[in-house]
Amino acid sequence: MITKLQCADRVLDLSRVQVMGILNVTPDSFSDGGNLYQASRLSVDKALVHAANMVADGASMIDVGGESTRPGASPVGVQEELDRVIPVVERIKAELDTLISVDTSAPEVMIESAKAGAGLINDVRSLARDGAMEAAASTGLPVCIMHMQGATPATMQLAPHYEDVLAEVCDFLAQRADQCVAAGIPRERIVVDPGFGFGKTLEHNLTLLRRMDELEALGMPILVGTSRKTMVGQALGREVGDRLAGSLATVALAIERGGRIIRVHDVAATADVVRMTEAVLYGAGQERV
Ligand code: 7PJ
Repeated sequence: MITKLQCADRVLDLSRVQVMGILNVTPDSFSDGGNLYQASRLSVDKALVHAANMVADGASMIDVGGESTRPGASPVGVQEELDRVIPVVERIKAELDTLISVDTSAPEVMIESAKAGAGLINDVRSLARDGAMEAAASTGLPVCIMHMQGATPATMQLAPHYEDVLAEVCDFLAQRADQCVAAGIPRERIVVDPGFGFGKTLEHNLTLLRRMDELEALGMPILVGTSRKTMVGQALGREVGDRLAGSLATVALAIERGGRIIRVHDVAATADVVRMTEAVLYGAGQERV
């Protein structure tokens, strides 16, 4: 597996586990009070402060997302997504020394984000939207492709079913990666993600994590996103604001099973778990090969 991910003008060192801080720029997360999100100075300022705090806490990249992908969420229009995401990407690029990832499925947002300084495209729909794969390829940026059962977040949780969740997730990611390569995205620029919570029951999610080492056979870096998710809530009977400890447990287990990029809300606590887990697995200060 590659240990250096070339992200435009930056290189991400995947010989160490890296923390990706989540920056939601949706109305519910960064509104100025009203229902409609406006890319006002104030909200971009708030987003920048949050990003800066996550970088200071140990995030090596910031994942900017302007679309809510919660189960049942309705899709956002492209212009609205651009209005939410691009000013924030530009501002982070101008003011912080960090890698910017953009959580989007829209080809226009991929292209404009790349122009604004993003270094990674993170698509929960695995570049399945019309034109998305071509758009992603045209940017030259690495992509994270994620498994989701069911075509959209609106319907994914209706009746998730698998014969063998690991085999199916693995096959999907392998096929999707091949399609990316055929579309001109080099394999060395593909990151894979099992998609915790996307069209999966609690038991599916737990099995995926338990057996996540099987995804290492794909030979591509693995990104893991379990932070504050329903799977933690269901396993513990905890509301979303009370899932930190449960989320951290999944981080340690995911690292032990090959996770290389950990996508989280709680960066400081996660960074400690990452360092502690790596110390146990590889020795203090040791590089993993
Ligand atoms: C994920 C994501 C994930 C990747 C979201 C949430 C839902 N991108 N975007 N992996 N989840 N790659 O954070 O709860 O698991 S949005």
